[in-house]
Amino acid sequence: MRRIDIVALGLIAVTALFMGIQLVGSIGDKTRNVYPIALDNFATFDHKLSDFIAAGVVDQEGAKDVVFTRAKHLYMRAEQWQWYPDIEISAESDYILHIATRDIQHSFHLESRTTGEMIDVLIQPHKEYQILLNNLKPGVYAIGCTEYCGIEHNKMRGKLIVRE
Ligand SMILES: [Cu+2]
Repeated sequence: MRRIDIVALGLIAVTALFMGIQLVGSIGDKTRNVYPIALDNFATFDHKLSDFIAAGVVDQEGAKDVVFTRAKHLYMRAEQWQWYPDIEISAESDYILHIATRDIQHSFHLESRTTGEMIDVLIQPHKEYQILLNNLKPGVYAIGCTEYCGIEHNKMRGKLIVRE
């Protein structure tokens, strides 16, 4: 076999492995604590998000709002290209994080050291996703988007701050 063929085969093998891992991960999603519900009108969701922000303490970090809250229901909007707002909570409670997208499909990704379990949830339009956040460990966690959503997809970041 020529060297280039071996390299190509290697790349195909790595890609197949990666896709396999993603597939197994997405099957896991269905059994995890994620509850999608129909959302006819995005404005309804946005209104709840505004109420959530108004009830918390808002801090500006750069241009982005960080909401410190004691509410059990957290709201976050996915959009090109950010997760809004950043949220600060206490590790002592459990929460339901509500997420919806106002434009196209995204994927909410929260690293496993946050709760002991990797959370990666496909967020599609016309749905609201309720994600149980429990077993939280104190720390500052990046929220990423793992579904390509346009030219600035790689800048789509959010933050979850978990206090002691
Ligand atoms: Cu995205």
